[in-house]
Amino acid sequence: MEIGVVGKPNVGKSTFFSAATLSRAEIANYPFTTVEANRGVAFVRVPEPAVDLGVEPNPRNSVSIAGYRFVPVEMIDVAGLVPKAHEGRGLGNKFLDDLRQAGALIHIVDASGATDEEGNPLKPGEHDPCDDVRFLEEEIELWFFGIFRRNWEKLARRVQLAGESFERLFQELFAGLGVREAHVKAALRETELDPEKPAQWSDEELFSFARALRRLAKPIVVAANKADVAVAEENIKRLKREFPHARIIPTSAMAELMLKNLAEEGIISYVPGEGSFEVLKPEELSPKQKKALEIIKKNVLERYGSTGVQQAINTAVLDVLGKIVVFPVEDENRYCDGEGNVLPDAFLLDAGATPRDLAYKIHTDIGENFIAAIDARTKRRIASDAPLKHLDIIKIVTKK
Ligand SMILES: Nc1nc2c(ncn2[C@@H]2O[C@H](COP(=O)(O)OP(=O)(O)OP(=O)(O)O)[C@@H](O)[C@H]2O)c(=O)[nH]1
Ligand SMILES: [Mg+2]
Repeated sequence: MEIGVVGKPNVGKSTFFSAATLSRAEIANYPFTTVEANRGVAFVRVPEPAVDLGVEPNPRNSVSIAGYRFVPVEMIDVAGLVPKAHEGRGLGNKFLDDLRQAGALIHIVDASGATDEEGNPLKPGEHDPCDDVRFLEEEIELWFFGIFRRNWEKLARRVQLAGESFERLFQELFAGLGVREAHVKAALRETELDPEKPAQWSDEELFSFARALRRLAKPIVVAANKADVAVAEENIKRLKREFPHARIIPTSAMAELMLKNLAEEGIISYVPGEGSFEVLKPEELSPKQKKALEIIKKNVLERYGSTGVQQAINTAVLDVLGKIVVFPVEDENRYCDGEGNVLPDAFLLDAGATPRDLAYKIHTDIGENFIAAIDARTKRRIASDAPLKHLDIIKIVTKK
């Protein structure tokens, strides 16, 4: 499962991606800077469980900073999407293909309104970012629709003549788009279309189905980016009014990237997601950097509480996808693995995942030899098929 960073050209996708993954994607103020998708590892931020337990963690697959655990999640930064991309305009098809495995999308919108619909620079405030929100959803829905329609005859034949189950077959044919059977069932319920007679669906009905499925299979968090620019504040209010059900998070990817870079150099201390930073070596800051930090503090951190980048990732993974974080350990008394590493790993699991699912996630062998699970906090056994809870610490008991 990946988080896809999407949007029209020149809105800050690569800046957001670089800040989130600390890798160096190419950034420039013109459209189509990114052609090949960038892949990297971003992090979800959760409270560090070692704090309450009074132990010192030795993370292996994750990072522990200042009382938070940063849990890895794959992220992909794709080429900008322009109107009619689903017909192949711009880098359309390629962009869309790169998104197949994304479980959720972070839609980067230029909330400063300083780019037209193709990503060409304008003066701040000249473009309405509300248009961008509508256009991106529609492009993805039209892309879905096109793929379904091309396969519809085959699907209808197999359902209506060979008697195959619509839900199963649909899921199988479009698994490559990240569509799951549960999504198909939910989209059928929502649209009230007849899964036994797909040949009779009109194009309009198929489009409404594609739209319902897009909402379920590619849910979107809107990052209202360039929030550091003055006119963005008014636009963000409008975005929230216009789309009351959308998840809209003000972000300044540029601010996050600068703070993380300076923190990496040891010039400031900054924990991703926090609303403040501390300057450690003021003598190493240029006058320009000092000015930029002042603007970040005043226009971003004090106005919005944080740069929003961490919040957008957390919202996508924990709220929208409903993932939970679970910590497997081998020794439930010392909370460590076989080598004495305390709380070494943190895994992202689907909501409803059971101890048995966790066992398989650690290793197939552990899954196959699963006997029982122990909640390390209470030292009690828990049912192998009961859903795990967010931030559980679990020992899996296996037969030797
Ligand atoms: N003021 C401001 N500028 C930003 C912010 N994020 C990105 N930018 C600027 O926006 C321009 C485009 O940034 P990129 O990250 O290359 O945008 P992109 O969406 O990846 O662009 P393409 O790859 O061409 O589609 C650059 O000049 C960035 O410095 C932000 O939070 N605030
Ligand atoms: Mg880019």
